[in-house]
Amino acid sequence: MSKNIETSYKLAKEHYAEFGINTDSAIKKLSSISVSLHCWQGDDVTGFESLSGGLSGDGIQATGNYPGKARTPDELRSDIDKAMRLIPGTHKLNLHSIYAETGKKSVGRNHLKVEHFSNWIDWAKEKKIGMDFNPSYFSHPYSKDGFTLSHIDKDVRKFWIEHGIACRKIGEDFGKKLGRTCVTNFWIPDGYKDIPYDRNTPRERLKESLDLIFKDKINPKFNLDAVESKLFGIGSESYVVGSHEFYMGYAVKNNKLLCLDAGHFHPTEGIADKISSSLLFVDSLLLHVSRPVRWDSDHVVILNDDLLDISKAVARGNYFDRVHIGLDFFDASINRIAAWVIGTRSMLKSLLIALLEPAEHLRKLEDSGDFTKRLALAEELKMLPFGIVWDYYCMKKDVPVGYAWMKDVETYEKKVLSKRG
Ligand code: RNT
Ligand code: ZN
Repeated sequence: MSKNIETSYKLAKEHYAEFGINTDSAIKKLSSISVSLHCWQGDDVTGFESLSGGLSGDGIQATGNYPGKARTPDELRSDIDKAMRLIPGTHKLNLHSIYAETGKKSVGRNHLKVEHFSNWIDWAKEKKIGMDFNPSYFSHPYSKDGFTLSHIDKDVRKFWIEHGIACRKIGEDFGKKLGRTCVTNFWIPDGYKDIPYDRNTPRERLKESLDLIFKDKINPKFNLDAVESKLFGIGSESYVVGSHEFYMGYAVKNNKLLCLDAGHFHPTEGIADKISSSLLFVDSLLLHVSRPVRWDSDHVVILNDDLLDISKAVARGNYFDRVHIGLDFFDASINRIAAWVIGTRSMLKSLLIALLEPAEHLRKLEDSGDFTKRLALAEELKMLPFGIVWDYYCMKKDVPVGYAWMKDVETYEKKVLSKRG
């Protein structure tokens, strides 16, 4: 098998070379890219607050009831481990504050500290990976009525402001302890189901709350703040306080990262073309790569045109230092480890395909106005043997080649997942 792959790769390499593409360089580049794996695919965004007697509310939800979801932090870590061993390259873990481990004691979200994540930090250290972080503005009694940082009640706002401050500090500590910058992303569900009269005051309150959260400067080497907009959600169909314009403006004015979630715009609106525009006005972006199906459904990412367009936008602009790629999907209807593997491998495949473009050639055709050849070449490129380059990359990275990874997941399901109640 490995001999076949070597042989095929040699031929593929020659084939690409005819187009002026160096497959070895593309692989090298791909190997340097870290994708942030979201922990919440492993337990349907449940978190572990209930283990310490904490209360839960709503604001976010996965659909499906595939058996074997992680019930404890150890189970979740073991599942992520499994997934990471089937994904080529070195990646990051993206944690939400509801994944804190506070023992038997319930700790308010506004009092969370880095010590509540020490197991996660040790785990990440052992794996030599970085971590990203998120305050959790959902699944809580104080978010039950759909408002958090823009809540009309000052005390509720105060609680959530304190939560944001606590989380940024935790992000800073992640950065210090792991030696990799942590991106702390703020998403809030605030909005109205039905048409509001007043669309401005909640936004004024949100701005004020964010200003308070971000008041203290944090060294960007350790922590970067990102803000995530949304067009609508379940229960906030008519009005979302943190709209795109709100956060685009906020990020530009306050030097924050803008987070673009692929499912947070109109159903046919992609995020790929927002990348080059927004990067003229913000330093960096965070991507929440997801797959909306008719709405913000958070389906597992697959290798479709939307995904390819995102990767091409990043690769063509050579924005790898300015775009943090995170995943955001939670499908509870299929094996959750397979979901991570499928989504992350698809993300990486799309990046590889984007890195295998004959950049100079395409640019020359375009700049000289030869749109016939531009179109012809673009179509031919779709038939190049990127699958062979991908297989070779997986082999070199010591992860299963092709569909073989599914066997590992099956074994794990039999041995581990099926034993969970
Ligand atoms: C929700 C946002 C948000 C969450 C995660 C869990 O619509 O996309 O990013 O999915 O924070
Ligand atoms: Zn998101």
